[in-house]
Order: sequence, then C-alpha cells, then structure tokens
Amino acid sequence: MNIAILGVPMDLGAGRRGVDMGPSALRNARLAAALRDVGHVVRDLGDVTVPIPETLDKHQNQGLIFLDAILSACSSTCQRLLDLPSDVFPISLGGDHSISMGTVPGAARGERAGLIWVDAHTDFNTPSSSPSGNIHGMPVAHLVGLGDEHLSSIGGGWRMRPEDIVMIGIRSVDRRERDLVREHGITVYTMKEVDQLGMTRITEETLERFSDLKRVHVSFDADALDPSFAPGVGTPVPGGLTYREAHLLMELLSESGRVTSMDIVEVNPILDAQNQTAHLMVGMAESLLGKRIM
Ligand code: B3U
Ligand code: MN
Ligand code: MN
Repeated sequence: MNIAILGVPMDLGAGRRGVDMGPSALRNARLAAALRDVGHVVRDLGDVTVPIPETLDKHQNQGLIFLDAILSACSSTCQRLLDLPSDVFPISLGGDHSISMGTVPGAARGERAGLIWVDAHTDFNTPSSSPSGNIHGMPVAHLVGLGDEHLSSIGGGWRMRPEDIVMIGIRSVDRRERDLVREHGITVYTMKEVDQLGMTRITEETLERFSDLKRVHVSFDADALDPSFAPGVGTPVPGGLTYREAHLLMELLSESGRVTSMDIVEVNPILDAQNQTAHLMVGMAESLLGKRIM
C-alpha cells in the first residue's frame, strides 16, 4: 500500500504545551521505517505550517482559544489530504486532537466514512458546553456540524454522520458534553464495556456497523492508553486501555482490511519517559497496517 505521513505540529488546542513536538517524536521512533518493514511504500509529506502560541494573542473568541490559527491549520491539513490520490492511506501526526477537524474530512475525500475515535475523552464539547475553551475537547462535535460555524465547515459541505461514529476507551466526559453525546446517538464503548464485552466483540460490532462504508478512519489519541503504558500525554486519565487491548484492536482492524486512514495525536514528549509513548504509538500503527507476529 502507498502510505503518506503528514505532520501537524500544533498544540494550540491543548491546555498545555508540548504536543507540537509529537510529529518529531513519532518520526524519531522510526514510524516510516517500521511501515516500510511491513512492506508499504511510505512517503513523508513533511509538516503543515502552524504558528507557536508565543506569537499569538491568547484571547478567547466566543469560548474558543486560538480559534483563527486552529481554523487555518486544520483547513490546510484538510486540503493536503484531499490532494492525495484516493488510494493513498494517510497517517496524520498530531499535534493535539483538534487537528482531526481537518484530517477526518480530508481523509474521507468527500465520501461517507466511519470514524473510530480511540480516546479517554469523547471530545464532544461545543464552545458553550466546554469547561476549558480548549478546542481539542471539541473536534467531534464540530465534525457533526455543531459549535462554531467556521470550524464545522472545514470540509466544505462534508459532515460526519453521528451514526457512523464509534468511540472506544472513554472514561472522562464532562456533564453537558455527556448530554450532547447521548442526544446525537454516538456509539460509545467506555472502559466499562471494554471490561465487560472485551475488545474482540467491540471490534466486531464496530465493523458490522460500518459494513456498507468504503472508508473507515481511526483517530487514535494516545491518552486512550493507560498512563502506565503511555505517560507522555497532556491529560492522563487512570484506568485506560492496556497495551494488549489496544494492540488487539489494531490487529483485528488490520485483518478486516477496512481501515483507510489514521491519526496519531496527543503525544507529548515533554511529559514522556525516553520517548516510550511515541514508540508505543508507532507499534499501534504497525499493527493497524499489517504487522503480523506469525
Ligand atoms: N473534556 C475536557 C478535557 C479534555 C478533552 N480532551 C482532552 N482533555 N484531552 C475539555 O477541556 O473539553
Ligand atoms: Mn482526544
Ligand atoms: Mn483524550
């Protein structure tokens, strides 16, 4: 397969600095080489240009911090992916999770797509429900058309359908955010369901839901993993996915052959120990893209 890597070194959507170094950390953990070893042709497209927060005025614009710069970075990200041939598998490297407002419509290339949101958080706040004003807590709401009209129009008229979204690993949801998630009928597998049903059944149900869709995007927030495996994240939440659970999800998705694009987001090298979180996420990408043990 032809794989394109695109870095989006942006931490404007997060509450603390450092995830702008995620693309470097993931490249340093030999992402491209690992995927070539699996047998893919890998091209690194470099990084989208994103300003650093020190050069910007950190005012809140109707409940949104750094709105203009995030809108512009996500729009460029979206366009870079839309310009790729339709059979290329893009892997976008965050950056904070707000990049997905650009990567999801970009990777969908105008077609209906399933979205597997692997995260501790549902990221379904709107500017009015958000307790923080941090846009990385809001991308999914904007993908379905809620919230700020500029952010929700990044893919042109393209919209994610709520019934095509499945969230896995969830264990931190704000009160008003929970109401929104329920109202919109998003499928959510919290850690309770991971424990009760197991990852095999969750993956089967997810793929069944997407059986008519040509495109499936995996947006993998490193904080879905338990902080004991992935300490290099800005908002660690205890009780997360184990190394094996997350790998199993990637392996089963890989065997299905259904996934057509991926994000790796929220890796924060400042908070990491010897780049272990980046190495772990490279392992996730390898498994999703076909690495087999036997
Ligand atoms: N729900 C909170 C916290 C949060 C969301 N995503 C992350 N943190 N990484 C918020 O600010 O919206
Ligand atoms: Mn997230
Ligand atoms: Mn998260």
